[in-house]
Formats: sequence, structure tokens, C-alpha cells
Amino acid sequence: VELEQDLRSALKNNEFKLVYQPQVELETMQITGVEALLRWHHPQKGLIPPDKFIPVAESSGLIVAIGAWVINQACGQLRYWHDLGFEQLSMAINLSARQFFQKDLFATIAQAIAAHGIEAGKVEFEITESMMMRNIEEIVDRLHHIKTLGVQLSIDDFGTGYSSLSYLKRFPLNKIKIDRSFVRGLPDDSDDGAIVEAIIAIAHSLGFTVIAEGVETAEQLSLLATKRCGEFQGYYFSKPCSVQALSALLLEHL
Ligand code: G
Ligand code: G
Ligand code: MN
Ligand code: NA
Repeated sequence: VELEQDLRSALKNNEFKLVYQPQVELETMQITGVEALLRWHHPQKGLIPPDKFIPVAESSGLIVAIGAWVINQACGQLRYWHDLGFEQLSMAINLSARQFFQKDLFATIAQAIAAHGIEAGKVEFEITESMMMRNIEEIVDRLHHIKTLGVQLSIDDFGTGYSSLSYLKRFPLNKIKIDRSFVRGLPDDSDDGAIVEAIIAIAHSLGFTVIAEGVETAEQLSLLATKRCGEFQGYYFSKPCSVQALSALLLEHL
């Protein structure tokens, strides 16, 4: 309750910030995208992790306003990087369940893209399997509606939720993000290896790109590359970082 009270004033007091984690593609081993990750700097309690406050923001409904701020902020930041010359960079934005089922989401996305004059195809929205335990027709309709804006859609934390493989072919997705719990055991754990290989095979056969999360070591990267995982994200490349640090990384790789 106390957290909820503080969360209410956090937006207008400018206590939120986005950090950005690079995504690297196999083909060139260059940064081709970033994921925007929300941070809350509480004036007394310091940094509060999203795992703590996002559930509160969800249950109180505050996630709708916070989520709109995230979308707008991330699109503005993408414009900045495009103007710096990184025109191919994409921006992944996490959506929460409440946000996804909220009726203003379409307009919020449309406005942010228009306001910042960015190419819609460079913006990607991440949804999770746990959001999909609803009426499938409604979800399919919503996904198609959002897709008409020209944005990309990905499924986050893949393999951890109540996944039904049947929804994969019905949802207009572009990308599957392999959850980091399956990457952690690589290269030694042969079960994780088998799961990762199977996810990549399914993704490719359905025409989706695939990104591995939580890549922390050269050995993990090498195994994933052997299995033709198309993109990577994780501490091996970089932790989520500030605008300044990410700009430096982009310039370094130019
Ligand atoms: O960045 P970090 O590992 O601390 O994120 C923890 C969790 O919070 C992840 O599951 C991530 O998807 C989620 N998260 C981070 N930023 C956002 C955001 O802007 N919106 C939503 N809905 N979830 C986010
Ligand atoms: O659920 P989602 O994929 O949105 O979560 C992203 C979160 O994963 C971020 O909070 C980020 O801090 C965390 N993360 C990113 N890379 C790594 C990694 O290599 N190892 C671990 N343990 N966590 C990571
Ligand atoms: Mn994510
Ligand atoms: Na994830």
C-alpha cells in the first residue's frame, strides 16, 4: 500500500528512467537493437527493481500511465539514436498484461510513433506467455490490430509460461525470446541444450527470428551460434545501460 502511494507520485516527480540493453545479431555480431528496461529511483528507498513495483503498478492500474510513459520515452530515445546515424537500430518495449488489454494501447503507440517520426517497423513490443491465458480470439484480434501499425511483436520469456504451441501459428509474431533459464545451463546441461535447439527449430519453421536472453559466457554464445540462434542479449555483451553508455557502445562498434 505504501509502495502504491509512492508509485502514484513517481511519474510526476520524474523518478522513472529507462536503461537499454543491447541485442547483437549473429550475422554481423553488431548491435542491431536494444531493449528498454524500466528503473524506479525512489527518493528514500533508492533503486527499486521492476519485479517489485511492476506487480503493484499492475494491480493498481498505474501501469497504464507508466507504460504510456515508457512507450513515449523509448520512441523518443530511438529517434535520437536514429538521428545519430544508427538508422537500423530497433527498440524493444515490454508490455504488461493490463496494458495489453487496455483499450488506449493502440492510440498510445500510434501517437508515440507519430510524435517522434520514427519508422514503426523499428519498434517491437514484447508480450509474455503468461498474458496469453485468456480468450485466444480476443488476443489474436488485439495482436492483429496492433500489427496494423507496422510494429514488430515478440514473445518474451518463451518456454516459461503456459505455452500452447497452437497459439504460435495463430499469433502474428516476428520473434521468440528464449528465456534465460534455458540458456543458463549451456553448454553443459544437455536438457537445456535440447530445449534451446527445439525452440530454435520451431521458431525457424514458423518464420520467426529467435533471440537468446541471458547470454553470459563465450561458451554459451558459441553453442547458440552453432545452433543458428539469430540474436543474443545478455551480460556477455552488456548489462542494461544508460543512454550515454549505450551511445558509446554504438559508436565503438561503428
Ligand atoms: O530489467 P530487469 O531484469 O530488472 O527486469 C525485470 C523484469 O521487469 C523483466 O521481466 C522485465 O520484462 C520487466 N520490465 C522491465 N521494464 C519493463 C517495462 O517497461 N514494462 C513492463 N511491463 N515490464 C518491464
Ligand atoms: O523478462 P525480460 O526479458 O524483459 O527481463 C529482462 C531482464 O533480464 C533485465 O532486467 C535484465 O537486467 C536481465 N538480464 C539481462 N541480461 C541478463 C543476463 O545475462 N543474466 C541475467 N541473470 N539477467 C540478465
Ligand atoms: Mn523483455
Ligand atoms: Na525475459
